[in-house]
Amino acid sequence: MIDNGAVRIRRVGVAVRCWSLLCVATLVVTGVPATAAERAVDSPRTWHVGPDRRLATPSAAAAVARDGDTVLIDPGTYVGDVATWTQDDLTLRGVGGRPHLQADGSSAQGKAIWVIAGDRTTVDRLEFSGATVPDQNGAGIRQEGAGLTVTRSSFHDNQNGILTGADPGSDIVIARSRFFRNGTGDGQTHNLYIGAVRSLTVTGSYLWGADTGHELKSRAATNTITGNRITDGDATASYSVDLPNGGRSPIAGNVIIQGPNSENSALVSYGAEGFPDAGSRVLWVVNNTFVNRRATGTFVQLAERSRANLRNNLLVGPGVVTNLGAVSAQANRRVGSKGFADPAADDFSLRATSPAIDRGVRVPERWRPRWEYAHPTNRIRRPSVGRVDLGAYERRSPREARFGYSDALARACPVRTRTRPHVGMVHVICQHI
Ligand SMILES: [Ca+2]
Ligand SMILES: [Ca+2]
Repeated sequence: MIDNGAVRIRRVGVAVRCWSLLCVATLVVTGVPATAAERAVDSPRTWHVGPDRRLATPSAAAAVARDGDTVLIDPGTYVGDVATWTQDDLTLRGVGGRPHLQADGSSAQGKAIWVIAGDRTTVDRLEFSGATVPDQNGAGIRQEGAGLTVTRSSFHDNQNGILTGADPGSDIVIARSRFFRNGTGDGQTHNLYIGAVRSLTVTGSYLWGADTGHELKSRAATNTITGNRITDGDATASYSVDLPNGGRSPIAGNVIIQGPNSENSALVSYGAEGFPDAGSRVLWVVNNTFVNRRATGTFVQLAERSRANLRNNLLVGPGVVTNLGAVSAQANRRVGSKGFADPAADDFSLRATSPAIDRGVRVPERWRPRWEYAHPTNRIRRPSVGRVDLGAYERRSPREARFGYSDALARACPVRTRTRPHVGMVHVICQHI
């Protein structure tokens, strides 16, 4: 108690209320700089978790970690180990592989494999499966704090993959992750279910096979969904993307596939439960490749008063583009499957013969897709090759497709740089041309 008070006094460097003579004495002593040992106590620490470590399970680390700490988890399957993380600014990471947290009937607080109550948490390279609880809302992660970043992680066969509460100060970022076979079959549980937070960003991720619920559902005020593959497969999933309260949202550069068994004919649903305010009615659907493998379909289902802008999308299969008449739509084109690299394998990058090449219109920069999805669970920067192509992929020259740089860059590289070592990214690239 006194030590904690002393640390606080030293930090602020001014007199504070003291409770006793002992406290006064401590104040005098702590007027000098902290010792190395004291600083070490305050510094973020790194904890190692693994079957052969002192901390054998993630829940053991949750009991000792403090704000700002990093927890590194060895590969392996952690069966029935669940945890509540209350600390802020944690980094929770799998190292040397992707550790698998398997619920096996257990849950933290009857909610999830991990309940994350702290703010600004990072989760990297972890696998969560099998979360089931009596109220049917069991999640791989139940997010209750403000701010969560999830990368390179996998959520499958849970009642919900990730489930978050409502928090207007919370930003949720999901990158390079996969969600599949989540949902209980009741339509109320989903691969990914984000509550009314400030923002959701999903990129470079693969979402598929939700059981009756939605592949992605979000009530965020802003939803940036770009460079993902979202597909029902053979599952009964309802919506591919469900934004029931709208939200200022770019949906850009995604491959979105409705399967033959989808229970609902819409792929994107926007504003179905009403808009909280005027700013939440703005939707841009740009450079997506939509595929409908169901007998009927509505590619973008819009609530009345939506301010929707549809640009440069490719539409494959039967169905109507949208249910609303008053929509700003340009350069959305219906095509067959011949112009794509391997539609049967869900690869909708463009062949040289595609009618989508260089047929797009300009879109304000803030709504353009910055990323293309790269299977599995990765993303690459969408290049600029002539006029913009339609759909989720920009056609590259054979050189770009093979080596990842453009003909224009090859021409720009002086011959001498190709054989001489140089420092700098352009020269490094030029050496390999
Ligand atoms: Ca559907
Ligand atoms: Ca082009």
